[in-house]
Amino acid sequence: MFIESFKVESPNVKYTDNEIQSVYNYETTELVHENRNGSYQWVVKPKTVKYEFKTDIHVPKLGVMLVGWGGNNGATLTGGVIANKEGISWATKDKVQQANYFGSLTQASTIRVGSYNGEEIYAPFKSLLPMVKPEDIVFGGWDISDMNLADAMARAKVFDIDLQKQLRPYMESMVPLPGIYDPDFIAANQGERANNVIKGTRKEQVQQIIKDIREFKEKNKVDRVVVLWTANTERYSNTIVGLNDTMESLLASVEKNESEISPSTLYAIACVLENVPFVNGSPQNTFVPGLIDLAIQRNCLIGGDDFKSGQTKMKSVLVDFLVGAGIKPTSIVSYNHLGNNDGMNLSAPQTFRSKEISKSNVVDDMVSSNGILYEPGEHPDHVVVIKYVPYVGDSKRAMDEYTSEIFMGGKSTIVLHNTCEDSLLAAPIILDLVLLAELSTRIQLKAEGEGKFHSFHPVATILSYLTKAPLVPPGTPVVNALSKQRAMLENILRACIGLAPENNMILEYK
Ligand code: NAI
Ligand code: DG6
Repeated sequence: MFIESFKVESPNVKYTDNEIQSVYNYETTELVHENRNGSYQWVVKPKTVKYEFKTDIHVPKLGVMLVGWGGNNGATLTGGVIANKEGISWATKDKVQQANYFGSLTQASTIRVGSYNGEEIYAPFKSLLPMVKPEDIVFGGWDISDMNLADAMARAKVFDIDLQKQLRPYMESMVPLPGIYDPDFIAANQGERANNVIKGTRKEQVQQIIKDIREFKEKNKVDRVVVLWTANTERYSNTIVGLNDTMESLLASVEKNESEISPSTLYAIACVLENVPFVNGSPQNTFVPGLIDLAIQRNCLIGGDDFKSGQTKMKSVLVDFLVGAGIKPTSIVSYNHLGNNDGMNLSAPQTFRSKEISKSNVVDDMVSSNGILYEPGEHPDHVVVIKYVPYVGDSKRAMDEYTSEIFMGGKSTIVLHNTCEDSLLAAPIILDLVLLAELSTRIQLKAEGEGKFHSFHPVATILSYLTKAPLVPPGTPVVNALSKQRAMLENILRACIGLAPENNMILEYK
């Protein structure tokens, strides 16, 4: 059964005019490796840590500035939100289609809140805590191409034509701000597009981005801004001691106009200096150590990397299932071909390499979780191929072959073939990223013994469900398994309203 909303009544939860306060017992374990009677033993000690959470319930008027606004993802997200806001429907060859948010965790998924008369009761994910409504977001951003969003939507060839016609009047006047362009970081084939660029040194470019954010805030009267990179995949930048390894070296390198500081890092620096959350939806190493250092020093949210939209999402479900079932994946081969501008940019070896790295490391945690199947350091063969095939446009083909060893030396091969518009997968993920990034800045917590409330660590692991290569603070485990990522996010939000983690035990019926 589905309910629209609910309220928690508990001695551990208090709703005030400004915030939701909760007290939460975090059940965890402490591990020790001790010498007992002459031999080392692992000892697991269950422990409970009392946490307090408080969530500001004032939902701000949110501005979202996309870097790469005029790209396929940017135009698809903007048009999709307008279509929802305006209640647009359009004729397809099958039916009259209504706008929706399918594919968005926050807008189209549910959480279990309990059972009632023998039935499981579900409520919208977004009913957990007060969140910004997508229709209230003001969109803006930058692009190195000056094409307005209506033409960009037509160039993307993602939406049905009847929908495009209805959206055009809303999008024609939306024109991206000039962007920071450095041809050294993206494929040479993007040069033709770059007719809308910020001139000047790197320092001047950072200053311009800061000015743009301030003007956007002022003009649109928004309380908060989140910036998200959905621009072209860049090549990796070299991380070099003295250049970008610390906050000081990075800022000094901007002053010196060092060429190895990438455009994406420059946008991110501007955002962190302005205390504006910055999320990276592409695979490159925007977050060089100096930038992570800067974000930590300034306590400004950063999150990434690389939207986890299709093939990798399947991978982080399937390999988790296989390894969790005691089956040993030994070879994973993933082919993609696509014909959009992203595919064209990725046809250059350096940008492809960024994507290859991001797509290849996504099963590491699952493999290392099972020492019965894998020797230390052993990995399945894992190959990623991406080819540019213009004819298929945004409709990406993803083909995967998983070979595993099963009982008594048997082999099992699973083959998947997915055809899907890439931007229709990415757009709802972008929405979730900005909504959750904003929400997480309104949550404060403290563990028992900690004197003061503090925000989450500025490196936002809470967003990892949505990214292929979750950025984590130094020394923190990376979790790629999709179900664990979702449980982490949902359970943290449940803790904020004093609900226990979803444990699926259903003991009341046992
Ligand atoms: P796109 O190529 O259509 O759009 C990128 C836009 O960024 C273009 O309009 C381009 O002019 C602009 N741009 C390039 N450099 C810029 C800069 N320095 N500043 C401002 N604008 C700049 O690509 P699409 O399909 O929208 O994808 C965007 C990014 O998202 C790509 O890096 C892609 O790899 C990544 N991504 C996409 C996924 C998907 O499912 N669509 C999933 C995972 C990642
Ligand atoms: C080809 O792989 C293009 C890429 O930008 C992907 O579309 C994107 O990284 C999505 O990847 P995945 O593995 O989540 O489907």
